[in-house]
Amino acid sequence: MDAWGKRRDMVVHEPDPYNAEPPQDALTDQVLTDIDTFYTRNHGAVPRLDPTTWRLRVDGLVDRQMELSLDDLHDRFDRRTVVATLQCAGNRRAGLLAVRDIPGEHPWGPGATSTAEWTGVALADVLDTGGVAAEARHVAFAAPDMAHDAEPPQAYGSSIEIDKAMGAEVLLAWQMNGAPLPTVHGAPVRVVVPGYIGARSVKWVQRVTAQAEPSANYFQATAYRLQPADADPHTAAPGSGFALGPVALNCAILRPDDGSVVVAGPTQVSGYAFAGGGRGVARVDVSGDGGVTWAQADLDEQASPWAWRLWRQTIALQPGRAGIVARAWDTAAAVQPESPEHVWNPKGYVNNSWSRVVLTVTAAPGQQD
Ligand SMILES: Nc1nc2c(c(=O)[nH]1)N[C@H]1C(S)=C(S)[C@@H](COP(=O)(O)O)O[C@H]1N2
Ligand SMILES: [Mo]
Repeated sequence: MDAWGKRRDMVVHEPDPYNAEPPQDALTDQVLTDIDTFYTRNHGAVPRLDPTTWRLRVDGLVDRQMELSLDDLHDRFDRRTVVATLQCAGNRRAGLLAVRDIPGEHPWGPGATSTAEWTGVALADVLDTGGVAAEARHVAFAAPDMAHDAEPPQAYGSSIEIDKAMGAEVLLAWQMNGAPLPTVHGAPVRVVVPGYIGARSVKWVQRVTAQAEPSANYFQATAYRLQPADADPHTAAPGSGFALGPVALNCAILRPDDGSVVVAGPTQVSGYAFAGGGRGVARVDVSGDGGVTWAQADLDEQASPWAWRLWRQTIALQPGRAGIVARAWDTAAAVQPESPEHVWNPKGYVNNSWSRVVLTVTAAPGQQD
């Protein structure tokens, strides 16, 4: 294992700040991602906070400001557990880079997505204890880690709308898969905003503020916003484009790997599909001929409204080149867009185009080519 407790074969996009995704094959077969395999995205150096002196400040448009210790969270509120997938808005950016370069952003594959069982307290219970004023429209989160990729450099923060913040699924969490939250994932306490892009799930959270406006933090006002293809992200004004919140419907083929060589005959294709915002994954189609004909994949159960669904499908492959394609549908009958050209944007967020891999299929032994 490496310094942050991750498996040695992580794909490390940057060592410091540490940004890494698992080899995609490692995400198949189990709903909950092992902690050593779970992707991690950090904009600044990972802080080590002392859990005994850590406090959560609750302030802004509340009747009672509060300062809560870890013991207060443990003792004064009901414990909640939610199975939720985290997906970075940069997940699958590599597919957008193939369309047009996106300087200064990590070329994430489909592994910037992982699922855990999170345990903590409902943010809503804490806010209710503080008494949220009627004028509050957003809840902002602040952390101490300094992000030098922000302009100007600043500590990490974000916000979510008050309606989402009051949802029972949004947690202040100190456990991941039943184990203490690891440092790199936000110890002692992080926010988990199920169904929203990972950027809203603020790690090492120290302050929760009810307010009338969204957070003015760089990562809410300037980054993690969807800009039109012709915008220049370096000159775009804060507040331009729109803030990313609920995760767009997405899927990825995890196995077999793009470019691999397989033997002709039945081949199992497997991957994940994820519909953010609490919508379910209704169907996944898989094609073995580049999208001419489709078969429906077998879907694993939807472990929670906030979790991905794993899927698999066995398709028959003939010798030659095979274009494998997968696309998901959600419970509102939305389907993924066909090509990355349609969704390209200057910061490279939300590549939810059809997942494609190309295989070289060799003749089975004894078979005529
Ligand atoms: N304090 C803080 N919180 C943060 C970040 C960060 O850099 N600092 N990165 C965000 C982003 S962009 C993502 S995708 C998720 C990643 O969470 P993980 O590292 O636990 O996988 O954390 C979010 N919360
Ligand atoms: Mo992210």
